[in-house]
Amino acid sequence: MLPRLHDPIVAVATAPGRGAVGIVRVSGRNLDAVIAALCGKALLPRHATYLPFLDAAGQTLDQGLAVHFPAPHSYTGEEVLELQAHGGPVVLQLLLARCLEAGRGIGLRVAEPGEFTQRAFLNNKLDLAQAEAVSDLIDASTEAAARSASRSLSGGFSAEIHVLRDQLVDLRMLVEATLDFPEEEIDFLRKADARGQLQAIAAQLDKVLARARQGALLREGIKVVIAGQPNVGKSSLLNALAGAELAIVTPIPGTTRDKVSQTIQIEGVPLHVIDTAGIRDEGAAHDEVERIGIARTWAEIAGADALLFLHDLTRIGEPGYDAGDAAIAARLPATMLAGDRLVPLFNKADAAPAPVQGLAVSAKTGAGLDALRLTLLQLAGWHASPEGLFIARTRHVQALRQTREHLALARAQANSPEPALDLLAEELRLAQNHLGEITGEFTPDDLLGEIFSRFCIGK
Ligand SMILES: Nc1nc2c(ncn2[C@@H]2O[C@H](COP(=O)(O)OP(=O)(O)OP(=O)(O)O)[C@@H](O)[C@H]2O)c(=O)[nH]1
Ligand SMILES: [Mg+2]
Repeated sequence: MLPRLHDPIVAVATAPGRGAVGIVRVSGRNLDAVIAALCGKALLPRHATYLPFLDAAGQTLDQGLAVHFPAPHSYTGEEVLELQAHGGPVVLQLLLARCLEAGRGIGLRVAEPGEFTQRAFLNNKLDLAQAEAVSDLIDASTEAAARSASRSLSGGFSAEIHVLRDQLVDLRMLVEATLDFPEEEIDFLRKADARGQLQAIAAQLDKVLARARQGALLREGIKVVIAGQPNVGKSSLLNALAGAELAIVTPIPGTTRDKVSQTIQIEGVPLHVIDTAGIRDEGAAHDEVERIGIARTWAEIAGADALLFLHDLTRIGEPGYDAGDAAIAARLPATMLAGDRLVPLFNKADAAPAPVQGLAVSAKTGAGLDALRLTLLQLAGWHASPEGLFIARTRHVQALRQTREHLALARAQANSPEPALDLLAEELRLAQNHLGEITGEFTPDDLLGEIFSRFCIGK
């Protein structure tokens, strides 16, 4: 995508399909010919003009609003033309084709996904975290995610990163200036309170990191797998959590073969819940289909952020049943057991006494589901209220963690009996670079391409 940064580009900016209004957007330089061809005249900057859009023969293709944004006051920072037409796929394709034809002289081509926003980034209209927030806002699956994305888009997240960066830069300048006067090294650390400054930056970073983790959770959610023996009520539980009859429920063990997944939201956090085929040993499985289903269950468990290991209260104590649970427990991945990602859950509490320990629910009556939802939120690490949150990505969280590592090394250096200022300076530089990855100051080109290519076309 990067080599063709200066071509003028055009795309349909609205979603495919039929709608009341559809928008074709052109961005580039020297758009006069395109404007004249489509609109028949020059346009007053940033004014909506109602006019017929013309084809090559001067016939009306459609009528609508045209807006011309001369550079640099536009979304992309380039000259932009927006045609707001009727939102039919054929009309919009005709307008798009006409723009391409009229723009042949200036090399106009169809935009790639995210290319408009990429230009806004390259023209300093947005930093990278804000550009990503544009995409996250469009993709937001919950209100909380949308509000947080909007906050990131207006620069809430970037502002916090800039504060940290400025503090780091100040400290770096001090350290690097002192490098030239080695005899004053030790004195400098004391006078400038470098240790105190470092500690303050690290404390601030921890706060930002905690909020970014919450933001990433809002965007990405967690994957929750429901597993257990056949007939314990896994599909019933998925349906109860989703509030819809998604998976087939019958008294016949081995009903579910393929996984069934649904994203539900709890306090705005998306949880991707997956119902799986009941696990029993190979010999007991009815047929090849069920055996494949069970293999898939194990694959899902391996990739789960949280596992709901479901038990049937009406059958606990039956030797065959208990052996079945023990066999599953023995095969669970060690990582699942070590972390607190495993939730033992006891179903059918309406039909049998609840256990002394552990969470009891009834998929049938809904009893205990609120407690389960709370447990899942806790397990996801959710504790902030969505107010004041900004959206973030795993990429941001990783960059912040790397920043923290280098800060820790810098602090170790500063606290050692004979601090090496050159090493300290180097750690501060690395910490700053990792911060810069978030806003796009230090982001490799291939990563940029990767980020923007995941946008939708026309954005
Ligand atoms: N009394 C009672 N019955 C339940 C409850 N949950 C599920 N059942 C019944 O248990 C049986 C099995 O339910 P499913 O949800 O199909 O169980 P499953 O674990 O998905 O079963 P497989 O797909 O075969 O592995 C059905 O007859 C349900 O009506 C519950 O909370 N209470
Ligand atoms: Mg089932």
